[in-house]
Amino acid sequence: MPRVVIVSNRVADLRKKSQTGGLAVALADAMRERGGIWFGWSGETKEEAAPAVAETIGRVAAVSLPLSRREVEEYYLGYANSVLWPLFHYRLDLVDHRPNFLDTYAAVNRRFATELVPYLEDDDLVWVQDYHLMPLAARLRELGCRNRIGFFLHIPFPPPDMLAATSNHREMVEWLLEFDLVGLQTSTDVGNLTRYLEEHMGLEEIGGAYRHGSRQVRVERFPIGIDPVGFAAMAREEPDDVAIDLMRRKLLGQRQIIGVDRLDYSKGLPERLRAYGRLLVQHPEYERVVSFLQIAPPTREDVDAYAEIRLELEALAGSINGRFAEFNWTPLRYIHRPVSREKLAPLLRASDVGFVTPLRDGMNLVAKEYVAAQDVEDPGVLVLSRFAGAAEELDAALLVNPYDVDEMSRRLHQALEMPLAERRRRHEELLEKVMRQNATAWLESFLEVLERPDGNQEAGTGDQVAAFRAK
Ligand code: ADQ
Repeated sequence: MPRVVIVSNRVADLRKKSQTGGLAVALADAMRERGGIWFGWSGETKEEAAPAVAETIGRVAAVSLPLSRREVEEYYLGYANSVLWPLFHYRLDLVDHRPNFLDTYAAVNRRFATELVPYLEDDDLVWVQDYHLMPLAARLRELGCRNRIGFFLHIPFPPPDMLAATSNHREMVEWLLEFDLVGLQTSTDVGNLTRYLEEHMGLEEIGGAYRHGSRQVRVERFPIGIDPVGFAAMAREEPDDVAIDLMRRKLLGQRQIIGVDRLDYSKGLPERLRAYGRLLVQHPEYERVVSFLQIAPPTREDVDAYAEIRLELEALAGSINGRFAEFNWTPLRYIHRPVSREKLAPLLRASDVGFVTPLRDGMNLVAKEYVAAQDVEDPGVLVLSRFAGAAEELDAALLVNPYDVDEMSRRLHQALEMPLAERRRRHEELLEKVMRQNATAWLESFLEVLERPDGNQEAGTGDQVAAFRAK
């Protein structure tokens, strides 16, 4: 079995069992099992750029490098999170078109390629993760790398017309054509990219791949999953404070709706809070009975759009509680701090409704975690945005338009009133999908296609890398 070299913006701390962020959670366990190299940013910011250092942890070598202050500002916060993130989440209004962002993004990718090449062996499968590193295969190929290189995009891929709102859209897609395999979360994403290839570049699919110059690239859907068995076990281990809270609510006949997200404008949080406020207006019988727990820890706070959404949410949370709270009932508990996964899992299990309503999301692992955490005898109900990648598989959830506050409020009501038989039927269907398309299945299916021989192998092996190393 060839070694796997994972390249991602950040190298996850493999010693830590508990991780925030979908990418780290999905990959850490699998890498611990299979071994290989994990390459990326160490998370440190230095005044000047510095070279990569390797550290072996179990069967995985973590090779990481610090970034300079300027690189963090212009590559990470700049191009990755102020251009690509909003653009790929269909938020053209939030794209920050500063030209130096792209220059530094290109430079960091070039530096990643140069630092990575000395660690590569001829048969390694290189697997690049996410939007931070789209030019990496092109830069590695320039350095003579002939390895199989795959790319997985964790976020949505936008429709061609939306992509065309950036000046370098063709270059962006050309970066992707240097990979052997491009994996996307949903068939909508696959359709968007292949439409660009066909309509804007005149490429044609032959035998499951698109040929471009001397190379060919496969574009396929690999919906990411979780470790449902491990998560369910964690959900059953209630820490005392969660158990006591649940007992108190049972005693008082109280119900709980839960939302868990990074505080990001793509997650539809203001609309979600408004829908809950609408529910309380339309159903006064829920006063003192239903409460909403929204956990939303901060991320990327140095980007303006994130500071703005934080202020908006704080104002909304204040106005809902100001309007409805009683001395012995807080309708909305909004937690703007990270919560450990050991606590999160039982909290999801102890909630009657999982309220997951991103405006746009690559997949959304919280939706899958909510399903995995439930008691199969008495499961809660998932209310899920139809614009989360997860909706493609989890169509037995109550699907909602996350922009439509009225519809969301009606679905919350339906969820809270749903009879046990229907809850079980829907949950069984959801759980079957979450179990089947789990993190391991995702990882193995991607690597299986990446390893599959195609015309690109004829280009030879890593002779040129050897030549590069010898220099
Ligand atoms: P994210 O945007 O980070 O991931 P998501 O898929 O929901 O979104 O993953 C978040 C992970 O972090 C989940 O495992 C969740 O439990 C955890 N998490 C979130 N909030 C937390 C909190 N308050 N405390 C502790 N843990 C928390 C990106 C894409 C997604 C895609 C994933 C994986 O945006 O669409 O599903 O990558 O590909």
